[in-house]
Amino acid sequence: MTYEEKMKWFNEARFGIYVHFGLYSLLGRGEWTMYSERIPAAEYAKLADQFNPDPGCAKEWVETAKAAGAKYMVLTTRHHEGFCLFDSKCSDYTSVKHGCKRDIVREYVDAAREAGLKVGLYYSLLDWRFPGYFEPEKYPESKDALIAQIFTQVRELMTNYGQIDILEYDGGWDAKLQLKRDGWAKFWNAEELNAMVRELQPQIIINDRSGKDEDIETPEQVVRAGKQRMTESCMCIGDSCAWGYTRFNPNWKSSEQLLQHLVQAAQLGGNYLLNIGPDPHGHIRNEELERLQAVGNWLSRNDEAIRNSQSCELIGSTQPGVVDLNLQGPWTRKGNIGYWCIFRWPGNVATAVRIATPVKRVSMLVSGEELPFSWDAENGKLVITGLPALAPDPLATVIKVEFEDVPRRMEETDLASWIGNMK
Ligand code: FHN
Repeated sequence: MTYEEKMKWFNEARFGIYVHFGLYSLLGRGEWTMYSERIPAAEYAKLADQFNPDPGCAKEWVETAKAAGAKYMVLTTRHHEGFCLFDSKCSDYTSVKHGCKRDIVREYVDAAREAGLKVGLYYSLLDWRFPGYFEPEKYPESKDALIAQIFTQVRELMTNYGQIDILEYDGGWDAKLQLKRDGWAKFWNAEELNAMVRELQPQIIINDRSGKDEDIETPEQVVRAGKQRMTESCMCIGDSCAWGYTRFNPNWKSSEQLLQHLVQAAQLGGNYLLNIGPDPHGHIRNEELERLQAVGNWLSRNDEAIRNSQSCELIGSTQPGVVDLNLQGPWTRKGNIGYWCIFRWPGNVATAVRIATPVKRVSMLVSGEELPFSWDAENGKLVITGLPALAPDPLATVIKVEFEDVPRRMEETDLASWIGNMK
């Protein structure tokens, strides 16, 4: 299977939902609580018997993801705290042996598959319960036990749940932050680990966080283009350091902001993985639900602009390092068609600049209504007229522009040429 074949569904999907759920969800102070409050492992482990999410919670996550227009999901099967949401022969510290005594990974995988969503599993390499992670030289046996646990558990995840579409490692960095990426890969024996994964799941997509590059780059809290490979930008809906349920979460992004990130990811030819942190009972809080529903409603009208889109070099909005902004919003593309996703409605006339490719037809994506336009081959200006004064879609209105060829950005050899003659 070539890289392109393997990445086909991922490339079409553009949008996924991440779920952070574990013992930390009971505390409501984010998934790093055990470490940031230095709670001793035995004390923290008492939470395991209180872990009792409501039956059907995994279905609720899946239904929400589906309604949001996501095409795949990724669940934290075991975060840095070490508590597994699956059955493991090398650890009793699991949701199967404690509290609810249920295999949450199984419930999630079954529900996602039944809903037609691709199935992703997150697995943290580091486990805070092992002194050998923090001080490998001082506690070599503990480090060996940690590596053995990883191999057993990753094998279990790759064997017991049918086809797994994407494996997202995390926690690959060394505790003292002294190593480079190849040092992490050596620490985790990632070469061998990933070879095992590929043997068990030949079609799987693996992320870059074991220290080995593998299939996708996964920047956090920013939307960025991949340097070598496809990119999946992952992000929280609320505060940046609160992936797991955080009761007091003051900085919710608006639906508009989330949608802008999604469109920007699509313009760059990558995916957007948006996180939810269910509450102690496994339910999704209203702040997250409302925003996901708004994104889903928008996607149900404008799906064509996002799904299976290709990267587009026409001027986008607010890309870091780009001086040239298109303040109205970014463009996505499919072949010769550009989709201008307008977040800041300009009124009756919309002007896009630096368009080098001749324009054939312009219309509203949702209604199909044709729009009058002019395109100037010399200065690359596209002026669309006949627009309503108010934005037809309060989130973002998409204008479909059919070009004669793949739309290209016009080079500006003289940055001042547009000014004309000054008196
Ligand atoms: O430390 C984690 C964090 O808790 C969260 O899981 C995110 C999700 O990508 N990853 C980490 C740091 O890179």
